[in-house]
Amino acid sequence: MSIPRVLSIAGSASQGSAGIQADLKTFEEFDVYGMSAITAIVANNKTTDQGIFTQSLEAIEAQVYASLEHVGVDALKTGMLFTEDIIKRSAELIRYSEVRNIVVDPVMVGKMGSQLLKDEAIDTLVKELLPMATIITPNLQEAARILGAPVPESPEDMKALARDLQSLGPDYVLVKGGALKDYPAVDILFDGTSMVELESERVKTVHTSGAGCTYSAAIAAELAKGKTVEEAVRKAKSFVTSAIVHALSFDRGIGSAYHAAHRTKN
Ligand code: PXL
Repeated sequence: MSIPRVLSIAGSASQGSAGIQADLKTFEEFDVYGMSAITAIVANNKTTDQGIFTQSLEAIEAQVYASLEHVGVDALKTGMLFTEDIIKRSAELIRYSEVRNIVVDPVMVGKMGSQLLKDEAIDTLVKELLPMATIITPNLQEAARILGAPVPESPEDMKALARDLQSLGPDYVLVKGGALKDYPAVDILFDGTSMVELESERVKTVHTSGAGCTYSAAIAAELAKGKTVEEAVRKAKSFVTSAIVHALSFDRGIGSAYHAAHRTKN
């Protein structure tokens, strides 16, 4: 037998909540076959001087070919790509792979403040990767940074940015409003024609590390199963909302989205 296959090209978050770790936990919950190409290791800590270790282009490329050659890929997502060179090489590899379901999560800054994309790499992301995407999933800060626009303060602002982002080439744009003050957790999905507003309750918690990674991984998993983009986003939003409602705290600052919550708590 076989099951749908999903590759994540992203950073490793050693503390387990985000990045590749969040992606693989999510893929497991969706019963898709998860694979990874690690672009950088993020292991910020108080003891060692260095906390971010970029992987070589050769290492990244080898991981992608290993997934393509040994298993095959029905959908892929990109997360932390960090440098211009990694973005360019990832774009080449994705083009070569001929994978049709591509989720680009334009991660820039982690919940704990780690810089996950170099400032000068934003232009490359826009030129090389956004046009290839089936869907991009920026949060409010990322949407604003990509466009050089002010950070949205209302669903109407988010819709305006969704239009501008969609004109950069992705088929769909999902602007995530998790950080929108005074509103429920509203996300805007736009495909160039119809503007869909997805709303869920606002959960009072700081333990949301990995929520963005989890959301985009869940979308990729559903696309691998052949779902439409809107179906995939609705399912993924419900999944990530459970993961936030039942978020994990380890009593050491910002805790983690709980990937198994939809299964163990609902
Ligand atoms: O949540 C964004 C994110 C993505 N990828 C990696 C991370 C983080 C946050 O820390 O470490 C590798």
